[in-house]
Amino acid sequence: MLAESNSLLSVPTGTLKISEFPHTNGGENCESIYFSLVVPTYKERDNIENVVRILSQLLDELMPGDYELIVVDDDSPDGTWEIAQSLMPEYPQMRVMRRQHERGLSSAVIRGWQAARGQILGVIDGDLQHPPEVLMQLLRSIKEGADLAVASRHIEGGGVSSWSFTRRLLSRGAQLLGLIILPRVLGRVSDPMSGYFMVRRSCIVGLTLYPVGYKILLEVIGRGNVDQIAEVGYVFCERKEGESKVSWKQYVEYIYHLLRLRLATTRWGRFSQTIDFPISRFIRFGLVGLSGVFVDMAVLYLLSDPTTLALPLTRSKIVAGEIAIFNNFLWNDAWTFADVAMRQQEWRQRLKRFLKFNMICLAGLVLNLLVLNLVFNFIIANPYIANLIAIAFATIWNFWVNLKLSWQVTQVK
Ligand SMILES: Nc1nc2c(ncn2[C@@H]2O[C@H](COP(=O)(O)OP(=O)(O)O)[C@@H](O)[C@H]2O)c(=O)[nH]1
Ligand SMILES: [Mg+2]
Repeated sequence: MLAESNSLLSVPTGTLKISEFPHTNGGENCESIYFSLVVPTYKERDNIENVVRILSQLLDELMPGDYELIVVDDDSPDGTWEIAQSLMPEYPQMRVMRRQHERGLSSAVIRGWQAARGQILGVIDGDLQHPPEVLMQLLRSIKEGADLAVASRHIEGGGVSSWSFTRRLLSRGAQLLGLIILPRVLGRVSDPMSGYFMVRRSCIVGLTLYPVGYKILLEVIGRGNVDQIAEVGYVFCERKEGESKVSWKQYVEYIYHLLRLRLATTRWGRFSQTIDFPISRFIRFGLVGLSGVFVDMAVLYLLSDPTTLALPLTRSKIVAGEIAIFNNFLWNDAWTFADVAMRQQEWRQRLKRFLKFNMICLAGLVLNLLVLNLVFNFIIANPYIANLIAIAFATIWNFWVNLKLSWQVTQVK
């Protein structure tokens, strides 16, 4: 028996990294199993019971006791998670996660995988548009050696039941755009937009995924170590209950995702992933720092210039520096570390982050002075070059220590 009570799974926090061992849930049994299938749901109250019943029957026959179904619901206002939870005694292989502080299909899938115990990690929609019986062929492909098995609408046996001309055109247009921006990722499968697939845990273990929107398969192929890919044709059925959550927003997110993956698959991006250094966050932090220089200069001018307030220089500088630090904090909280800040929105938490940021930046200033003196006196006797080196050190210090202390993106139990 996997689930002994009908308690909910705790939601993993921190970065979207798949570890070798799953995120544990208190004292729960954490033994590895063969297959974990995540079912992301949002407002699927009329589908959830059927989905769980059909998938459980099928998997009970294929691999009794060696699988788990993980329903990841984003706190659906129609109470999908509650219905799923009430089904737990009947379906002991099912686990349910209710996410209240995060939203979005792709991150829901990854949070599910983080809690999963399977060697094979899969995903299927919770609205029965993905025919469950295709699971058998997908699993067979994996058994035969594939690293990734994708259910595809664009190979033999595949199709879309009754999509309008416009929807077909949009779907193909999006694929074409993807092929232009990211040929090495989208060119590997006939249906890169598929949300129905399974992958070996070992191919994505240790990697931090950064999905946006709906297209998580792109992320798995783009960042994962996937060698052999198998495809199985399927017909995307019509929805019978509930409605699609796709809107224009997903198209915008898709383009943003393509561009981000494109950057990540450059040599720099791969390097950043290998050393696990968040380069794009660092660039944002640097830009915010630059904005702080302008704020500092402007306030210093306003306070100390003889034509304005003409206050003493040191006092003016202290005020200007503090205002610049406040400026930087606001931008970093709203942009550089927005994902972390979103989960800790209380005023007390914000104030704590601000105080830590302040202290770390002041320590950075001391470091700046120290390095400047060291470099100037012992290495290069040019004050500007020495100052540049000192600024670089202080920036890296500020970034790294704030990353670890102010906006903790590390896994928190
Ligand atoms: N957890 C979670 N599930 C979602 C979200 N958006 C959609 N889903 C689920 O993802 C699956 C596919 O979504 P759907 O709107 O049907 O997309 P479509 O089939 O492409 O029209 C369904 O099971 C949805 O309930 C979300 O933001 N969070
Ligand atoms: Mg659907």
